[in-house]
Amino acid sequence: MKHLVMATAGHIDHGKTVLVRALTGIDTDRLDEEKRRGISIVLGYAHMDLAGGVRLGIVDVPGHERFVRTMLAGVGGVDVVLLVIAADDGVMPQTREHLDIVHLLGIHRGLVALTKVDLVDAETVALAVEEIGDLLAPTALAGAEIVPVSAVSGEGMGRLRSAIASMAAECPQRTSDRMVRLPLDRVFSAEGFGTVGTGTLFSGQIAVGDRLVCEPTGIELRVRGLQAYKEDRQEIFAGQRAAVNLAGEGREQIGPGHMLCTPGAFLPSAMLDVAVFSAGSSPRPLRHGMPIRGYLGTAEARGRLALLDRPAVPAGETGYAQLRLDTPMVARRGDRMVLRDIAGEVTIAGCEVIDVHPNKHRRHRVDAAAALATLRDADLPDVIVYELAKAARPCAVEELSRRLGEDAGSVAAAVERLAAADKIGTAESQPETVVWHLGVDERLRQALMSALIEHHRARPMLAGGLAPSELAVRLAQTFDWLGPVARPVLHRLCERMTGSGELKTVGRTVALADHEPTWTDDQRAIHRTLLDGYTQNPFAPVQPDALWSSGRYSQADVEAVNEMLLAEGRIVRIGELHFPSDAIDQARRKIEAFFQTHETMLMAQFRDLIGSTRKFAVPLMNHFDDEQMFDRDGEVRRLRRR
Ligand SMILES: Nc1nc2c(ncn2[C@@H]2O[C@H](COP(=O)(O)OP(=O)(O)OP(=O)(O)O)[C@@H](O)[C@H]2O)c(=O)[nH]1
Ligand SMILES: [Mg+2]
Repeated sequence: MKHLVMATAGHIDHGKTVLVRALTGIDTDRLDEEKRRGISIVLGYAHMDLAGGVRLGIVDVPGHERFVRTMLAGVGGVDVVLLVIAADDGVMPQTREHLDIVHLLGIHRGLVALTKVDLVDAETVALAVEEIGDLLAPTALAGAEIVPVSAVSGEGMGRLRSAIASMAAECPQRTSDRMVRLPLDRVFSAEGFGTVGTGTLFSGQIAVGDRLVCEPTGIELRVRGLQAYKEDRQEIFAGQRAAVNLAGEGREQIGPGHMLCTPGAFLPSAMLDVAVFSAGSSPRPLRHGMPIRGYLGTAEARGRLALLDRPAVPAGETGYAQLRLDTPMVARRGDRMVLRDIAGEVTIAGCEVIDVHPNKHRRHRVDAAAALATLRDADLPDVIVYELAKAARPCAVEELSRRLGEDAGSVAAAVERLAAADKIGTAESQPETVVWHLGVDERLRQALMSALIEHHRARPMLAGGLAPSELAVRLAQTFDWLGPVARPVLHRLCERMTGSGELKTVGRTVALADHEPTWTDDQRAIHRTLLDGYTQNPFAPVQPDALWSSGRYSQADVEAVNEMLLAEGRIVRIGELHFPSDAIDQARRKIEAFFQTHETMLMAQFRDLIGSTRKFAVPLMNHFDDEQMFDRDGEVRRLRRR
């Protein structure tokens, strides 16, 4: 069975509710107040089955000018619209405003019912048909069929039914991914039944037992029961009117205007980049910075309109803008919104959402507007590249799909194609795959080159460059995202740059490919002298300060060479002193041998064992103390058994 939803539209008292009742037998004015005042106040719901297996849900909206907000909530996400105009009254203010809204929401399938023809003569009907044709011409409903009817005499009702049926037959069932968005237009609690929310299911499908998150509250709830058109269901599909019975902590906090969503699928956003269409009937042009109210689905938020490409958008024209709202909304690319003035009295514009998580734009960003114009028609891979460019850092694929509000499977597939074509960077990382824009590689590459140039300049004698872990620490000062998860990005880049001949591997480090260590004659001499000093007497080695205090060599040169020996691992620093690296192992072996024949050891014994002085014996012993080699009792040490 095909499921479609139709909303009524039109000025107060033009006969919408009576017409819906004539079509369906259902009276949608249920409230006492509605009955008493003879007007609709809240949304009404009805349905009818059409030939060819179509079930048409109907949302009957109020026409009163004070209830345009309610009308907006009812008309969001419907497939077709039934514009109702009374023949005896003609086109009235809310006829125009509702038509504007339908147009701005991009609903282009609809019919006009010219009601109450029993009250007027044929000539008036003919004139009205002509007038309405002109009214529709510049709108999304241009050329829509106009059917004269009377709910009182029954005249034209047969033609209206078949017009609805053929419109429904042409209208495709909406295709949908699995990601649920159900904007709630009504929430009530029924005795012994818990909380029930109703709405038109924008996308996805809901089954009994599913978990849904209510945005923007973030409250997670369980679906206890489902109804469509007053019948119990196990499942509800996109395009159906649904009543969802919700269980769970915090359910009393949900209300109309909230959206039920697949948990984890969307990231609500208070800033949206949009194409904005100034309403044809708007009394004033849209201006940069003007306060507005934005409507998406059943949600409403106050905010400001930041125009990107022009200071003002005159009535009937299009521009690009950033909406900054005071409440986050669950939007998706392609969503249509309506903007009203800040008082919520005049409909001023429509929007098409292009970027759900934009960066904040400064004023007059013509380039940002141009990018949006391209993005508007882009397919998913291009959208992904744009999103990654904006992020300017590696993203987990799951986070990417959340930001885009796109199905994770489709995003993963597109990411794979992009990676295969070398259009984005990608790496398996724990716990998930990360992807990034090639611009990230480029910025990282430049920073990496600078770091190595700097390193080689500071240590020209060293053949080696920086170890990957050292590089990561240095670059993380500029790229704050370069934590453990993003390490593979750097790793991949080093591999690529080594492959392309920009870098070379030296020991455990990477260095600039053309780096050659350079030495002065003095430095060579220092190197020889220092090494000799260290190796000749490993337990009482000559210290570097002896070289410069002799005045023969400069302190800077001596220190540089000594640093290099340290960096190469040929010597170690213990306290203030330097020892050749193998002095430690030699000393350890001597101690172990000593304990073959002794129970305890004193500092003096150690000093004699290594044939040194206290100056060297004490820091060496302290080194072994730190390694917890001994059990100590004051000055007496025993070898600790392990
Ligand atoms: N003569 C005549 N009266 C009609 C016809 N359709 C509706 N009416 C009358 O017009 C009045 C308003 O009808 P509703 O259906 O309540 O109008 P509505 O468009 O739903 O009004 P709101 O929901 O308040 O915007 C009622 O008194 C109806 O009886 C018709 O075809 N012929
Ligand atoms: Mg009504």
